[in-house]
Amino acid sequence: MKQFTSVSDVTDLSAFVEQAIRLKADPFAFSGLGRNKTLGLIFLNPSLRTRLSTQKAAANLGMHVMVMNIDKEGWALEMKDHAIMNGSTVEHIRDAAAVIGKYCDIVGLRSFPGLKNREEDYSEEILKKFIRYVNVPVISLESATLHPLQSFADLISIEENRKSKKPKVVLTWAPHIKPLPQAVANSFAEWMTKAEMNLVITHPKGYDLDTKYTGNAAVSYKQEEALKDADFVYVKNWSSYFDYGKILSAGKGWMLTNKKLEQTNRAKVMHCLPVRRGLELSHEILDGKQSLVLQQAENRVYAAQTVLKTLLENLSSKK
Ligand code: SN0
Repeated sequence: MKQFTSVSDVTDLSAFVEQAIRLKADPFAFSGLGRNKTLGLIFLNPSLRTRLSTQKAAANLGMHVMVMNIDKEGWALEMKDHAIMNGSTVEHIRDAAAVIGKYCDIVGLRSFPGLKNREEDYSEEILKKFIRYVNVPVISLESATLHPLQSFADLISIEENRKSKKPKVVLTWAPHIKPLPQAVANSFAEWMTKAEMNLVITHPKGYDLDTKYTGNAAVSYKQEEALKDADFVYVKNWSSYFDYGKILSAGKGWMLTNKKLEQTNRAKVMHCLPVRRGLELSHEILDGKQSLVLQQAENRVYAAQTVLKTLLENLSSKK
């Protein structure tokens, strides 16, 4: 593994999940592995779990960590090639990334989509430029189209709670007041497909995701039908992919409630957080016994630690 930007960077998914579960049981087993190695965490957007869990994961491995909220604390970055920088941008991404690569052995980057131009967002222009110029292994801390550390933690959480080999996992759209990225949903679909779960995606008409990520997953516009006999229900809002970045008028009545859960197989309920209580997901579910949200957040540490451990082992095998 040279980088971690999607599930395709993982060669053996079940071994990866097993490794994470082993690290959770013994977090300091490799506390010397990251000695004298520096992790840089670069944020172009806000973060709570990603920042803290990745920092903790690195500390568990004995790494040194530097964090920069480059959108707020850094120079305004220029992303376009050959730009004449006579406007508000101060530093080109190729210079900034190259410098960061001189200070760090591994770098994480968070770069949300602009949600204005689909082609631009889905080309992952920022992440790709960063990877090209930083010249050290890169971990995606959520890019324009994917959030692999979250999906990995989600898969670990499902592994810890599943009662059958191939549980029914329902990804359900939820209401929101702001246009949100498709990244968490795209990524979750990709990981569930690769892990061979029985995945059903349900959302109002107009919110179909790119089939590049959803593959052969069943899609239903009827939430109640989709929820039937579900073992896990993953709740997430996303803005429209086809009417790019828009909030459509459909979607009233899509918030998950205890009443709707009655049709499931006493499903565990998941959400990546942050969650808008009472809008995306009901208080009763979040505070109830079926919620897995804290376990998912806890598992972010071991997802990140497994990724960092693998990248560190590759670094030392190169020498
Ligand atoms: C991000 C998203 O991709 O949906 C990060 C999730 C891990 N979520 C938000 O930006 C939520 C913002 C809001 O106002 O609720």
